[in-house]
Amino acid sequence: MYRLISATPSPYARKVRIALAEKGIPFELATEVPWDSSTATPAYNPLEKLPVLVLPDGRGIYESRFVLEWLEAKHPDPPLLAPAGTDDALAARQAEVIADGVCDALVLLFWERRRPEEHQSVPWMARQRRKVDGGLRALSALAEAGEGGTRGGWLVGGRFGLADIAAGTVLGYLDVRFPEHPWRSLHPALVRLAGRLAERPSFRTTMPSPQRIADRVV
Ligand SMILES: N[C@@H](CCC(=O)N[C@@H](CS)C(=O)NCC(=O)O)C(=O)O
Repeated sequence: MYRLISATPSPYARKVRIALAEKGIPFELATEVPWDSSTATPAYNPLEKLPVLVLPDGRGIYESRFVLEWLEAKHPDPPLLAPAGTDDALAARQAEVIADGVCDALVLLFWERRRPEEHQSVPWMARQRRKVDGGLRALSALAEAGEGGTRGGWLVGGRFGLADIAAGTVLGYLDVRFPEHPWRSLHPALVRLAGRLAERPSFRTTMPSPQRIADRVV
């Protein structure tokens, strides 16, 4: 059986948990705090980041995009990465790049905010906020386009898939770590997407929650 090293707020780990659930793949969930020295993550990933999918033979697969690719290659049914042909598969991956980039900027902001206020860099934080805002605008435009015609409200190819997973996990992460962010009032199409996603057990059973970080990180 697979083991997934995961953290409760992590949007990257949540993508993998959702993909495993959608594909009906059984796995053992190992919840850790990746920022604490107690984590097993460095034993598998030299970059010291989770999620890590630990295979039955003990090897670790890491980097959420690559884990999803790996799962898709080994467990192609139902397909999540290649919704309907090359163009849609590429569009879905592009959406994932945007979603991951928004999360990367949010993580940087999260840590910057934990520094003493006099050490926080205002221009650095403004730069990250631009990425968050730009990325959300791009995802919102995709969501709006997905509401047209027969596309059923899904971001790419008229059916649920990778792009929706990636976008949905951004929104969950915002709610956990940046509850003050006004994404709901700015992007009604993303609110509607979040509503559709909330109907799926894979999303409902992986709702993110905060973790207490014990180690000093910054
Ligand atoms: N690009 C990576 C990002 C993973 C990532 O940043 N994970 C965080 C948890 S949300 C982590 O483990 N951070 C620990 C660290 O950077 O030292 C992926 O998609 O897997």
